[in-house]
Amino acid sequence: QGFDLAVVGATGAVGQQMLKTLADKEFPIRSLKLLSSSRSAGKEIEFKGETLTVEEASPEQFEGVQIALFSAGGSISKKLAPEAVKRGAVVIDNTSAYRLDNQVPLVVPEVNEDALYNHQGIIANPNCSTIQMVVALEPIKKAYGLKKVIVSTYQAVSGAGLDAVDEMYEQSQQILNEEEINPQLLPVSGDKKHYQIAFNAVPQIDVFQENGYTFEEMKMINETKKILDDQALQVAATCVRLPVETGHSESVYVETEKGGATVKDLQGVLEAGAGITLQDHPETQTYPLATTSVGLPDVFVGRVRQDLDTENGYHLWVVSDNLLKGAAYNSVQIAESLVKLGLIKQ
Ligand code: 11C
Repeated sequence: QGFDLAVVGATGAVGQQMLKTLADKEFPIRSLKLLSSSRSAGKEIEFKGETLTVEEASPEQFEGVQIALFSAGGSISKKLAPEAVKRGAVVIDNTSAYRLDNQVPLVVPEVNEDALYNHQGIIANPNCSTIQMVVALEPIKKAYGLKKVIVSTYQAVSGAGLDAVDEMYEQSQQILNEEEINPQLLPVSGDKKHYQIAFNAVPQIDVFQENGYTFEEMKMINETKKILDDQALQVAATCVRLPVETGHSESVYVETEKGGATVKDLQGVLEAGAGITLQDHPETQTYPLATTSVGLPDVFVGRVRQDLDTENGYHLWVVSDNLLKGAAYNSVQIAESLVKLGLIKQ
């Protein structure tokens, strides 16, 4: 009974949350392979009381696998996702390798589950900061239409991986001890310069593109248009890293097609939206916080305000656990949707 699964990148920040989500949701599993790059092969991981050994991912490892969850970086996905598909697996890929490929659905189940019907073996899981924003935008789009979105993010360090989290803690301790710091990784491992993340705000997530936007900003722009199936939607993004361990926060400005919605109307639409928990009571200082989003699958929305100059303009504060709804939870939800829609059979 159940499915034959592989998790590629099982030892990473997202991979670990994938395993936890599979266990928490009691996803039906007949067999489970934990795969990784050669660097992490041999490590042992507990899953539902069993100790599993992580093996090096190779094309042959995907023989007999029905669902492969990939989160081991774009180059591994590029190399091995087609090999997994060739051997009959459906791949749910949490990297940016295939997200903008026309043949590949880019799916947030609350928003565009139907796009799964067109899959050809690979399904892409969007970027974390995109996922939480589109979950909040979808009910507004349905009720009032969307014209323009301007987002500024306040992103957590775990989005850059476990080594980045270690760097943040170590640096914080060094600064508190009045020791010298030596940034090695953030904002982007492999880029020319590295900056202090502790007690700082760094306006660079991922590498710069020719147009002056970072890759993270372009992901938010391009992926949002694809998921909402609206290439005419105006989207702009500024992505900033903060010394927060987990939980991305976003200030989102939205202009709707139809005017006339009050803040109450918008709150009602958001409250009824799939995957959203509204936390919006300024009178009791109730609003979403990164710290209270951790470990929960919801997208939290609050601080809903009407723009003071533009009649159909609104401001929102959107927070979610970037490793859960932003990554692992959404990937497992995609697997559940595939099963529910009859697109994968036991
Ligand atoms: C971050 N959003 O917070 C990135 C991490 O394309 O799946 C997710 C990278 C991706 O650094």
